[in-house]
Amino acid sequence: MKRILIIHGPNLDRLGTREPQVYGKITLKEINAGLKKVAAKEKARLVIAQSNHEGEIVDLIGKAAEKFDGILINPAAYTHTSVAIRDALCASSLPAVEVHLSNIYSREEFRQKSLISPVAKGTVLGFGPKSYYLGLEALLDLIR
Ligand code: CA2
Repeated sequence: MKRILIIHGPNLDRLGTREPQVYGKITLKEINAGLKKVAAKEKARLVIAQSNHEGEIVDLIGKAAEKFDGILINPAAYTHTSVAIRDALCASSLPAVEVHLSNIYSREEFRQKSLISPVAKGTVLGFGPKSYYLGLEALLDLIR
């Protein structure tokens, strides 16, 4: 059974409370329930983490190697700023897939650059919660 670490970045715990026009009305709890459904269908085991702290995300990635087979990450705002998270993914032996709810390339200019995409196996974005489900399927396909 493949083991996947899911990492949700800053403020994603507040989904469903604001900006429904951008992110929809879905909550993180509902996204996690959808991810667990995909995992059950694909016979994968998930550990799901959310953090508002860059260093904590770096630590999660750094400690993942022995316990997991892959990482699915929505780095949220750190997508556009974090050399530390990029370096942690780069240093990790695990394949990572980056996901975003929104299409960052159709939004403000400061969101139109991902420091993470070049070190991810692939990126799924713009499909709302489906970005996560497609990203998880793709990651599982990669490591099978
Ligand atoms: O589209 C995505 O998934 C993002 O990673 C979401 C981040 C944003 O900074 C990225 O540019 C794109 C923001 C997640 C926080 O969203 C909130 C939603 C409702 C209330 C508060 C925050």
